[in-house]
Amino acid sequence: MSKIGDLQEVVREFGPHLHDAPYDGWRADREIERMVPTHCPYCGMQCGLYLLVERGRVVGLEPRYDFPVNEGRLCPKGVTAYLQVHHPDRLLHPLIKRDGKFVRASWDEALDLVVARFREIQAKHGKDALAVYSGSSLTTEKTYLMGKFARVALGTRYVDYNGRLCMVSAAAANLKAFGVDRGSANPWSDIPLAEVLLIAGANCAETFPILNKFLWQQRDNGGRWIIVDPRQTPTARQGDVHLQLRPGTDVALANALLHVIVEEGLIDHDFIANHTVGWDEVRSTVARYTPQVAAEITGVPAERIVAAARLYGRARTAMVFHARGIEHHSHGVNNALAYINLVLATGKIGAPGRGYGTITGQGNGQGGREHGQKADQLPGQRSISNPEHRRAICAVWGISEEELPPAGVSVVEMFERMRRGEIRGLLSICNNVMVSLPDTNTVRRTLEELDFYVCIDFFMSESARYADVVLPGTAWSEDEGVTTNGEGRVIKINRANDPPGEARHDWWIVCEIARRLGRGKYFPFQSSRDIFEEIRLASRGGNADYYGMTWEKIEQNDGIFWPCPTPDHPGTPRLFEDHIFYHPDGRARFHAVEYEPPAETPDEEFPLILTTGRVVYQYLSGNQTRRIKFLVDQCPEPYVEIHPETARRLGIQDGERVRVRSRRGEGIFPALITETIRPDTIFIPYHWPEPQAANLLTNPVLDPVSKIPEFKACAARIERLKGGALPLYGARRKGASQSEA
Ligand SMILES: Nc1nc2c(c(=O)[nH]1)N[C@H]1C(S)=C(S)[C@@H](COP(=O)(O)OP(=O)(O)OC[C@H]3O[C@@H](n4cnc5c(=O)[nH]c(N)nc54)[C@H](O)[C@@H]3O)O[C@H]1N2
Ligand SMILES: Nc1nc2c(c(=O)[nH]1)N[C@H]1C(S)=C(S)[C@@H](COP(=O)(O)OP(=O)(O)OC[C@H]3O[C@@H](n4cnc5c(=O)[nH]c(N)nc54)[C@H](O)[C@@H]3O)O[C@H]1N2
Ligand code: SF4
Ligand SMILES: [Mo]
Repeated sequence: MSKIGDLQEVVREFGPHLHDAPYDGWRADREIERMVPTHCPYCGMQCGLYLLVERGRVVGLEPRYDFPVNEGRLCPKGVTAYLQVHHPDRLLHPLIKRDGKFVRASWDEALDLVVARFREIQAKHGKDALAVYSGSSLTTEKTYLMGKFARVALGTRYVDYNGRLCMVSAAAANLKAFGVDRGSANPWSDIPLAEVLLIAGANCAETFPILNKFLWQQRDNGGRWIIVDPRQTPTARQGDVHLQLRPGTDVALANALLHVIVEEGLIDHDFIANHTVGWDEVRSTVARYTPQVAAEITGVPAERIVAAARLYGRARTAMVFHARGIEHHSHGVNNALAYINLVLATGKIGAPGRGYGTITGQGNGQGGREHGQKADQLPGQRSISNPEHRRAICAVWGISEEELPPAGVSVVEMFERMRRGEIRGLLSICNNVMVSLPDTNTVRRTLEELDFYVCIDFFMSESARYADVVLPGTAWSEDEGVTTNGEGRVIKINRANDPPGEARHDWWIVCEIARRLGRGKYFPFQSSRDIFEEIRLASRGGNADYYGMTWEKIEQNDGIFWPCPTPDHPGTPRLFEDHIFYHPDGRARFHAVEYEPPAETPDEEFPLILTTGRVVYQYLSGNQTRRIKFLVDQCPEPYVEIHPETARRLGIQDGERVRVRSRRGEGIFPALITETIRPDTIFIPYHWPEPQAANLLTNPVLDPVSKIPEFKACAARIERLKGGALPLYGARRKGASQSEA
């Protein structure tokens, strides 16, 4: 029997089932006993909200008008987020797989089994035969714990986290250019101060809906937008200049923008001379990227490139933002560096309205990449390969330096090592690899072959179905802790309700495994706050310095921007306001980058470029949002966006189901015929599992520096189904309804 057992049985028991808010309008007899201030569990905006608690249960929410990021606004995911809390699919007790079936187990039974199997694997194959894979929807306390747990409790070098699939290309570029990785150099409240915004590869209206508040304020002030995206996203539609480039060609485009800026004498010589290193090489590189050369590569008309360059170059204030559209590439780091060159050459960084940032995706995507759950990182954004950094953290942890393992490898490389049998066991928390890793067919085989796989989640995920043990953790409303939003603002998550059934706090589960492994003295934490106190010490003196923060100070100030090195320090909303960067000489670095095509480009067999991404109504692997009826009604299944010209050529009707195939797999999707996409490109949102997982098709090739997979460009083809498929309007994006799962 395959390791997953009877899939239908798992679905019957654990869903996804649809859950809806029983609509009762306004109930006079409602007794809201508490309104708990906290934040949305989803994206990196981390909008403020109150959870409404009635008789110990979370029965609704209200947006917080007093939180400066959202000021009373929430998007469709945010307003329905509370429906996760008492969802009928919540995991209520530990599960152990016996003969392909999950059976209920006690905590003692489950944890003892985990510890016995971990010990057995390490005794036979060495410490590094176990891996930990974590995530950034966790509070910072938990992300810190996962890095420490891997190194100190298991003694393995193999730990990584799902930000590896997200913004690590930007993180690597930030480190190279600025010597520090804070997604946004400026607070978002600077956006309305910018005359021009250049937004590349970010579908803000759908993926950071509340950011629109700032975008429209900027617009009301007379601001202009330049949008770089192969699709006419809702934001592109509202913009002033849309550079609708071929996926994977951002380096050519950004180099050409800088080319024009140089030609027109719009660079900032003083800034370059006083605050940067490496301009000459960049100048001679971009000299070759004329608008005509770039037009050829990108498919964007040369005049538009010139117009955009003038708009950005002539503006007194301007900000550049990007997201996964430029980062999910085998040249993702170079893409980000090319935009950073533009920012540095014009000196548009640091001051109010002169800024730069990647828009971090996950709720705690920023905090999750600061305190050591990354393969090569120690707390405070220190490097595990730096002897001084190792010494500092070993002193806090009370271990000897020889005990601290060396750097590990990225998650995709960990999976390769699992496939080769070098890694035999996996503990995963807060991720769903069967939906989110590239090349699902290979991921599935890898999970099936693992000797031992433990998952901690609060819903049964498509990946957890392959686990030997599933441990029920708690949802975000059930624990306290901090997250750091996309601006670098550390905020406080509060507890509204008790965990359901026998579910336990993630940190308790992890500490308990450590204790049973005989490493309890390194994990004496009785609460999330105890962990936060250790983070203060461990981050002290690092780039991401939290030492001067307390939970109370964070709440009193609507969050605190790091670094905050001392108790009387107010935090640092503008990271580079004084134009001092984090390299030893205080200067930022230019990097000359050349255009290289994506690893896979269209050919006769696979003539289209497939790019993947998101829709407003679903979140990441969908394990949380595919259970909420309102969201599923709005967007029940994935689809493939096809330009009318391409559809005509292939004889495809709107809504018809078609097969999309790549070198790695295939899936059947309804066609959404739309003029908003380039004729050479197709788009599939990725929030669903097999058989409609976009990642059945994607290319697992990695950026050589950041090790991010190329989710945004692979070669694909579309085939009509034999016998002609009927249009299925139920699958359309909006206004559709579907029967219960
Ligand atoms: N509703 C919703 N919101 C979310 C999430 C979610 O799942 N759902 N996830 C959160 C997370 S973790 C993240 S990382 C963010 C992601 O936020 P975004 O990065 O905005 O989302 P994506 O849809 O992945 O990609 C953005 C855009 O990149 C474009 N693109 C594709 N290829 C290229 C290219 O080569 N160059 C350029 N310039 N653009 C390209 C796509 O057309 C798409 O419009 O969203 C966060 N917010
Ligand atoms: N093709 C394609 N693939 C992509 C992308 C793309 O654009 N295209 N985007 C990539 C990006 S940017 C990202 S960020 C990844 C995300 O990929 P994943 O991280 O794998 O997806 P999530 O849905 O966030 O998985 C989180 C899981 O943890 C659970 N969870 C949430 N909060 C908690 C918690 O506090 N504790 C515990 N124990 N569990 C929790 C949820 O129920 C869910 O099962 O996907 C990547 N994959
Ligand atoms: S914008 Fe992001 S944080 Fe705000 S409500 Fe929507 S999903 Fe939640
Ligand atoms: Mo992400």
